[in-house]
Order: sequence, then structure tokens, then C-alpha cells
Amino acid sequence: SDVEQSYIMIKPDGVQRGLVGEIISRFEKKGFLLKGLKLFQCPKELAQEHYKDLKERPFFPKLIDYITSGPVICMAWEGDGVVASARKLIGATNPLQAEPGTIRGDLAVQTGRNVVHGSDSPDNGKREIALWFKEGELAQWESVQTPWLIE
Ligand code: YYY
Ligand code: MG
Repeated sequence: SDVEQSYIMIKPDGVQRGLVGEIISRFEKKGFLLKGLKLFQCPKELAQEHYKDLKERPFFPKLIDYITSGPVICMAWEGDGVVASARKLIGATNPLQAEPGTIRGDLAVQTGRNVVHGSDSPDNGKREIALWFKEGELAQWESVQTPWLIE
């Protein structure tokens, strides 16, 4: 589709810590449209492909171990401006630098356990959603709230 989409993922620490409802709730309340959602145990190869731009970084092996250490929640969220807005809702990569009110600012303390992922550009949003979801896993629907959110 032509509408902007972001791939948002609750990482294994967020699932283990019981933060799934809290984190989904923030995107729901903001007013973006949920197009895809699943609990998923991700294979190493997929995690490596997702984070391929970080392949040469020293923390890469630990990052892959972390992301594959338990189930994640995969989400596709849609709406104009969703990519940049979701990054703001998520907060800075290092949770100690993330503003209060953001997910990482409120719910995490370490970069290596920062509970959530969000795409960094609309192109990466499309790339990541194609990577994590099969075609039939995304819903085509309209929310009854849309006319009350978008004039
Ligand atoms: O997009 P974002 O998740 O905020 O940060 P990235 O720079 O894309 O890094 C992806 C991921 O890698 C980050 O969420 C945690 C981990 N990481 C790390 O463990 N140590 C770093 N110095 C930088 C990133
Ligand atoms: Mg990133």
C-alpha cells in the first residue's frame, strides 16, 4: 500500500516483563491503525537480516542472541507520519537518555534491554514489515475511529 507503515516490535524483555499490553496501548491510544500483530519466536537468520546494517558493530552477536532469546511481538502500524511519531513514542536508543513519557524513558534502563523496536524510515518500515509478516497476515480493515481521528 501507499500509506506509511512502521514495523514495531516488542523485544523478548518486554514480553518477559509483562509490558505487552502497556506498549501496544500507547500506539493504540495515539491513534495509529494496527494492520498486523503476532507473537513470534524469531530464527537467528531473520534477526540477522533485520539488523544487517549493524553486522560489523561489536554488539551485533549479543544483539542477535537477545532478540532470539524468547518470543517477540511483531506489529505493523499504519498512518501518515507513523514512522517518525513512533520513534518519538519509543524514545532514545539508550533508555537512560530517553525522555520520561516515552516507552524506553518510562520502562527501561539499558540499551541492550530497551524493550521495543521501531523502523527508522518509511522505506525501512516497508522492508521490515515484508520481512516479518507474510502477505495474508496483514489485515485490510478500517477503524470506526478514523473519522474521529482524521478530518
Ligand atoms: O533504532 P534503535 O533501536 O533506537 O537503535 P539502533 O542504532 O538501530 O540499534 C539497534 C539496537 O541495537 C538497539 O535498539 C539496541 C542495540 N544496540 C546496542 O546493543 N548497543 C549499542 N551501542 C547500540 C545499539
Ligand atoms: Mg534502528
